[in-house]
Amino acid sequence: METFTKTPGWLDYYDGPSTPRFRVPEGAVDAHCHVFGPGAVFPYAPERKYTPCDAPKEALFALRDHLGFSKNVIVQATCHGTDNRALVDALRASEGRARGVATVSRDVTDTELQDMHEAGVRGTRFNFVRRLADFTPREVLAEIAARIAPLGWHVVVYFEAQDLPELYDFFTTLPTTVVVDHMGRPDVAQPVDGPEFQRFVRMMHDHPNIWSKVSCPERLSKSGPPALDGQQHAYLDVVPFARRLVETFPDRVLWGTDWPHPNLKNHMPDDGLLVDYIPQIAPTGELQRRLLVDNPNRLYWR
Ligand code: 0GY
Repeated sequence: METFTKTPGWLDYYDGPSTPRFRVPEGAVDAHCHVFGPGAVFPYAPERKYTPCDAPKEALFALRDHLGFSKNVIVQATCHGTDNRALVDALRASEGRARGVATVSRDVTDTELQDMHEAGVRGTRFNFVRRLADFTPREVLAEIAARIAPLGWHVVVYFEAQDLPELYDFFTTLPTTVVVDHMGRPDVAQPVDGPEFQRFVRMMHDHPNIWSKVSCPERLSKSGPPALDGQQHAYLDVVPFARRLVETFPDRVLWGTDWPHPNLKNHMPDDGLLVDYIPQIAPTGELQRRLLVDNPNRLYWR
């Protein structure tokens, strides 16, 4: 049995999250979260850039119930590479209450794709964040996108805002729905109406197949305050960015906890308080219902 040592400085997920004050609507989906291992059962990939704490499906499902969500969308994390066994195991154990986004290589077989589909996979993830994933040529990714499109899957992309100009043409010619992780990681020290975020807003405006997760304020915030110690107004510098997307594209936004929050460096949020962040970015019941219930169900459970 292989044993793994966590990356030095690794922050484990928050133990004993608070009960949110904000009650998510009936049928709400946590549309971005991960499972890690456990490494003894589902080993971490040799090519990984970090070694996390174990974060097994049982802990994820307990968090789902504690926070009041009905369902999860589990996204393959880079520490598992293209080995989707931990993801598929969690999907099968969820009894229909989880869907998945896998990472596949060009040599994935049609049978493997079909098996993953039956388990609940509905998308594939392309990661362009250099610290997380090695470069894959665009033509390989385009080939994968063409393979998964007939299954009705979509593509999830993760990148940082400064890389969008170079990636723009690739994203906007993909044949599927494209879901952007964490608003394309804007620099929130820049104005919400500044050129960087406006490029992203324009891309969504011009391409109705592009969606965004308005998740991960804990990753994007520079000034906090963090979702800790009962804070009900966390990550104020990120709020205008997420709120802009929720109000401009109410039918193409998703929200997720990002539990177990890989690679955070300075603090680990209390997931209950992360849920309390939601009304800051989706201030009405109608926007909350679309963000948390209608949109993820339309994309993942149709
Ligand atoms: C996230 C963010 C990160 C990591 C991964 O797959 C991953 O390893 O997504 C990150 O380090 O920014 O969405 O979970």
